[in-house]
Amino acid sequence: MSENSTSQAGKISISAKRNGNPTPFGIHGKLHVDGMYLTDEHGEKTRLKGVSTHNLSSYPEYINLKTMTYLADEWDISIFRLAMYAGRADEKDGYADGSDGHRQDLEEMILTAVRDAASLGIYVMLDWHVLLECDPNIHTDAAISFFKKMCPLLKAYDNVIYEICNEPNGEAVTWPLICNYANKVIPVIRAIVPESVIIVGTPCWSQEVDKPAADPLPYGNLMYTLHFYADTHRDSLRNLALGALEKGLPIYVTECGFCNAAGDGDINKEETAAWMELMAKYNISWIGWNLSNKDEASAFIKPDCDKLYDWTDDELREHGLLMKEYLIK
Ligand code: IDC
Repeated sequence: MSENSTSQAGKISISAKRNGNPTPFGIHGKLHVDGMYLTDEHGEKTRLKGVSTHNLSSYPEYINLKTMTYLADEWDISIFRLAMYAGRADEKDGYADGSDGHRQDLEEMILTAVRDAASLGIYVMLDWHVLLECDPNIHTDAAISFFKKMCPLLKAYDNVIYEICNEPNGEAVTWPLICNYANKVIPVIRAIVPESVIIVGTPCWSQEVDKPAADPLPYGNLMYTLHFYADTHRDSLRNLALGALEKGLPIYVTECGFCNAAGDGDINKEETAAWMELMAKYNISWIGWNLSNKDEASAFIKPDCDKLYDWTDDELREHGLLMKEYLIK
């Protein structure tokens, strides 16, 4: 048996060693959730840090093996998040409202990215990116058909984490409504990939982790989403998070930015440092937004730079530079 192969039948081998070093998957293997912690196959608490794509439909050029390899080697990412918008955004159709052809392109992009990640021994987060439509229930049928189609193709890959609703938002979108959606979608995924780690978004753009802390969903291997944008979300959100952590809620920061919540404005180093300290203390995994050269502060790459990898420090925005610094720490 080669060092890369897994012994289980029907599983795709995920690279365990590369360039003579163990890969993130080689170190951690298949993950599960134990109490409040993402936990590896040796029973150790695990932190997966990485980057998120922008909208897959808007910036597909960054979803390729060379970019992922560069980020794994030079930015030390152990997870790559695929942000697939469910509804329309940025003048691009989402998965739910796009044509069949568009859906097929997105599905192929995801499959290729998962294969690439497996060859590098890193993890992938498959993000059903609910945003402008506010309520995940609007696209439940599309989400179910997406997961019914993708899970059979992905179940052989033990490096995939499923995120079922990025950011439910709006006053009307309460925790019980999110549970209503989750109770329909989680069983679909689990029927096909029974041991999958699934992450559930929380109310108010995935900030109100106090809600699932008081009323968790009745499934194992679940984590709940917390998102912060450091210049907007400060002590009060950290205190809310601390309350949920004290109750033992498993939290994954599947998206964060060091600028404001609009993904723009100034980078706030002080507040970012406070978030980093909290996340390190509680062993919280995090993923930075966003891998693009869009003209906005949250993008990692300067707008006049078209390179898809090999960026010099000068070609990165302040956000990209700081992100890289925290990732390789
Ligand atoms: C933003 C993008 C921006 C895009 C907008 C709508 O940075 O270019 O036009 O979405 O598609 C989130 C969301 C994430 C946002 C990001 C910044 O999950 O999709 O991206 N943000 O606003 N939550 C808080 C901030």
